[in-house]
Amino acid sequence: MDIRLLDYGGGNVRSVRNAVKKIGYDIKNVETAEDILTADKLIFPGVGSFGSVMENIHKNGFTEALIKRIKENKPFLGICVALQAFFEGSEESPGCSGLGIIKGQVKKFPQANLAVPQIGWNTVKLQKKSVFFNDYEGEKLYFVHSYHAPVDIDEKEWILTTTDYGLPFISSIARGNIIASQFHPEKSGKIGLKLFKNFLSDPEEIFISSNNYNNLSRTKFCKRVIACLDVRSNDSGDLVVTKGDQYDVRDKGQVRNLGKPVELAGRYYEEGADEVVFLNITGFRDFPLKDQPMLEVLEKTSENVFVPLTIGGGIRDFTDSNGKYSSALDVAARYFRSGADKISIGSDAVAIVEKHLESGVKTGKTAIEQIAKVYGTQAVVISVDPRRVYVKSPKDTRHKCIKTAFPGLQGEEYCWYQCTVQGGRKGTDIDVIQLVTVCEELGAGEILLNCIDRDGTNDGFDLELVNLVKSAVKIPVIASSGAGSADDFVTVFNKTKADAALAAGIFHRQEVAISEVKKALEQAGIEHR
Ligand code: 1PR
Repeated sequence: MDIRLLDYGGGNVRSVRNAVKKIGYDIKNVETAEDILTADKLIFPGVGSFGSVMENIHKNGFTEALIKRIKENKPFLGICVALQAFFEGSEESPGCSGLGIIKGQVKKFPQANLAVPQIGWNTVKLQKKSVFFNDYEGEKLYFVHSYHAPVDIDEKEWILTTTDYGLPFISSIARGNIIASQFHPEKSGKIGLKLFKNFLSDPEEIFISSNNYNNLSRTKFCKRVIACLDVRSNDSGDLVVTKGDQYDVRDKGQVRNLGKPVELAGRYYEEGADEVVFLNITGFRDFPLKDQPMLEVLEKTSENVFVPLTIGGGIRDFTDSNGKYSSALDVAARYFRSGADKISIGSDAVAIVEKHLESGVKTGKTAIEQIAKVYGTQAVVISVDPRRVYVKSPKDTRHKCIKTAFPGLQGEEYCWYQCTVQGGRKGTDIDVIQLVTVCEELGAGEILLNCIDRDGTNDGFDLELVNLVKSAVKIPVIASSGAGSADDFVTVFNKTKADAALAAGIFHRQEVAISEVKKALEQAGIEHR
């Protein structure tokens, strides 16, 4: 069977390839428009912004062939933006035409009381019967998007499933052998692999029954539990997973060694982690792609880990000692091609915000803007490394203060959160509110909110910090630093609006298993995967 992958040079299609291989099939790339017409099965992962996907399709001369294949009802599976491409256009890229198979426009999620983009796990409601969803029993599927296909289209026979995120939207479409999903099967763990298997198995037709269900129950969006691996070389040059205690990763002079990145990531996936984050914590020192350790970690991890992978550390413009220039976009592109779904920018985000606050001008040239433009807002995470600065009174600083329940050493009842760079080594005059609001304005899609004071302490998350940041932005916020027990996850989700919570030390030291965290969320009635 000739299975082809339409890889137009966009984001992370490696995971689609790995998922197909994992279930025992070979897959080849589309080389020419002819391959689009002749393949037995075609998979089209649409990663990136609507405009960049359509521009690539048009530029490669694939548009007509795609429309022809769909009209001829040849087996086709579209993913994420590839579903949106069926429409005439999208609010994400005004003036850019889609394939126009379905009348109407793709719309941005309203900035209501939910974080946008939707990043995380949700269920789907079957509106028709389909082989694609054979044996689907309400498992959670992974979504990562700011735009949605509205349910009020004229051609309702296209709607296969709907999902609720502030409003109902089309989460998959189907007609005959044509299927497309807004969610990412290649990032949806074991149920995702099952959906691929259903598509690639060989029924004459991906049978769609005509009966429409009026399934009015609401779907369930989950809180995410994320495992984080701080990675660096130890003193003998081996790449290890380490862990700071308030960012100090050395114990009796040695870099803590808590395991191998690929092995630990695989273990966390099997234990039920909803996402895995790799942070190259010495990336600020030299060019992150020098001898490329992290690229290999991503390539190997994405062969067996089918949940979203984020990579951070050293993502910025860089000129090496020979004068060779690589932009942050170049670095990010290499990471995406190696299997990352999101990149995380730390120190460079602070530098970007410092310059922005000085000039007040959006240049369009920052790493945040450049990467979000090509790969979509949802692919850009800002990693924040803040520390508390205590003051006796808010009048003592121009920064946004909070009255804290945890006074300073001299009994100070107020504090602000200072952003640091280079892994906490250098303080700046930027506070977390300035950082997260400007980064959101520039197009960042998510905040990874660390906390130096809590890092590695097992004292629980800094709830005051999480609430402060969640009140300032509409994009998702991941609470990070300080988790000491499964209950700390229940507390952060009950006491703040955090969209996800991350831990490192308790997982690496096997003090708490991810399954225990999930069980605690279950008992607390908190929606989870
Ligand atoms: O600044 O773009 O090169 O990115 C560097 C990245 O590396 C940033 O994301 C920064 O947070 C991270 N980083 C740099 N130095 C350290 C360090 O520890 N010395 N790690 C470091 C920060 C934060 C989390 C940590 C949580 C949970 N670690 O990764 O795992 O705090 O820990 P816990 O559950 O054990 O409390 P750039």
